[in-house]
Parts: sequence; structure tokens; C-alpha cells
Amino acid sequence: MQYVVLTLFPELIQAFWDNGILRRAIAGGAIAAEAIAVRDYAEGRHRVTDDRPYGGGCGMVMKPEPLAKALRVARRKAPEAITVLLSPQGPAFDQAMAEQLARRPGLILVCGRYEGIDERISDQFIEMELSIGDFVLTGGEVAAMAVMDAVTRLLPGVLGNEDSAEQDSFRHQRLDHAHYTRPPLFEGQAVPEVLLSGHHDRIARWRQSDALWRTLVKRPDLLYQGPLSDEEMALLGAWYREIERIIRAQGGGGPDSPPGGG
Ligand code: 9D3
Repeated sequence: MQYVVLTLFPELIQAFWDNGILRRAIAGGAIAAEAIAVRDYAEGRHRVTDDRPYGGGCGMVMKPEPLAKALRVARRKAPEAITVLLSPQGPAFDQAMAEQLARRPGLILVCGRYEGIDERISDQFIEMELSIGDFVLTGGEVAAMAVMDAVTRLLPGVLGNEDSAEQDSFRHQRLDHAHYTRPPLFEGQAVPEVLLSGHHDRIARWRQSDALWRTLVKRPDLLYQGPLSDEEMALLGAWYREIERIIRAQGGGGPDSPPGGG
């Protein structure tokens, strides 16, 4: 995977590549990464990259000429890559999109600053736009880093454990179960006993149950998005019957009976 990032803040992107999994992925040859400083392609002593918007209004717009020059350099370096603009107007980046992008040979990631880039650059060069969610950033760099982070960990050989990325993709419509490590008692809080039992099948069942419970409570929307497995149906059914028993033990007539038992 080849990343080329166009940015006014190459040091920001370089710091991201210089640490953690990304650094290892570069050292191991799974990815190649290069930042292009758009300012290097701007003219004049001050190398101005922005200008006032035609039609007036507040804020500045990234000038087209430096971006066009930088993009032509990027395409020469990564001729197979798709050109992506990080933009609040794009569709929201998700795990399915990360999986699709991970199958491509390269990504040219264009980071806007100010109010955005001149529309003629979008028309001429941009093949795809991506947002990372409905909140306002100051530019595309943090979004580009999020995309590269999510894509890189899916590439073959990047996570030491070959199947951990794949495990995620099977489970990505469920939240993870809780995690614990030593000590067994921390500030009065014990680790669930089953995890210390060594019964691997009971542990697997506890984890599936915990993951489903957390999904139900924190992200019920995920349970509407795909089918529940037979095991999940059984777990949900057991909780449902338990909740019914608790309500009946209160003297209530069930979920539709009036508050306070009538
Ligand atoms: C007048 C409206 N502008 C400011 C509120 C629009 C605007 C322009 C540029 C808002 C944000 C930005 C900079 N953001 C990005 O470049 C960006 C982004 C984001 O802000 N949120 C989520 N994903 C992304 S991807 C790129």
C-alpha cells in the first residue's frame, strides 16, 4: 500500500508515520508513505496557498495552482492510487470502506485547510470524498490519519496476529466484550470468576454474552443491522425471560401494565 498525503502540515503526518503500528508497517514494507507539502508548490516569496472566496464571505479557499502541481507529482509517484479528498461533505468513513480501501494499491489523500479547496481541483482530480463523521475539524489531516490507521491495520502482515483484523471484520457489528488483566483484585473490584477458571468454552460463552449485552445496552442500533446468530437469539431470549420474571415478581402485569403495578 502506497500513501501520498498532500498537506500544509507535513510534520503532523510524518509524526503519525514515525510511531506505533504505522512505523512498523513502513519498516516491514507493508506500506510506503510520503507527505507532499503543498506550500512547496506555491509561487512567490511568501508561497501563498490560500485566497479570498469569489462572491465574498468569510474564510479563505485553497488556491488551485499549488494543489494541481502537487497532485501531478503525487500521481507520478503513485500512478495506481485513487485520489481521495478528506471533506466534511463526503460519505462517512466506516469499517466496510476501510476494507475496500485496503484492497487498493495506493491512496493519494488530499487534506484541505481553511474553508476548503477550489472546486475546479475537485472536478479535475478528486475521485472520492470521505468524512470521518459529523463534527467540525480544522482540516483534513486528522481525518487522513484516521483513514490510514484503519486501513493499515487490515493489510496482510501488519498485525502480528494474522487473524486479529479478520476477527474484527466478522464481529464489527458487535461491541467487544470487557477485558481484564492482572491483578485479580484491583481497588476492591474483582475480575469475573469465569475468566480465572481456565474453562475455555465457558470463557468463550461469557465473552459472547458480555459482547451482546454491551451491544444491546450501548449500541442497540447495531442489532437491527444484521441477523442475530442462533446463540445470540438464545442469549437474548434468556435475558428476555429473566426480565419478565423480575417484572412479574414486582406484582406487575408485564411491560404494558401501568406504572406502580396499577
Ligand atoms: C462554513 C462551514 N465551514 C466551517 C464550519 C465548513 C468547514 C470547512 C472545512 C468545516 C470543516 C472544515 C475542515 N474539515 C475537514 O477538512 C474535514 C472533516 C471534518 O471537519 N469533519 C469530519 N470529517 C472531515 S474530513 C475533512
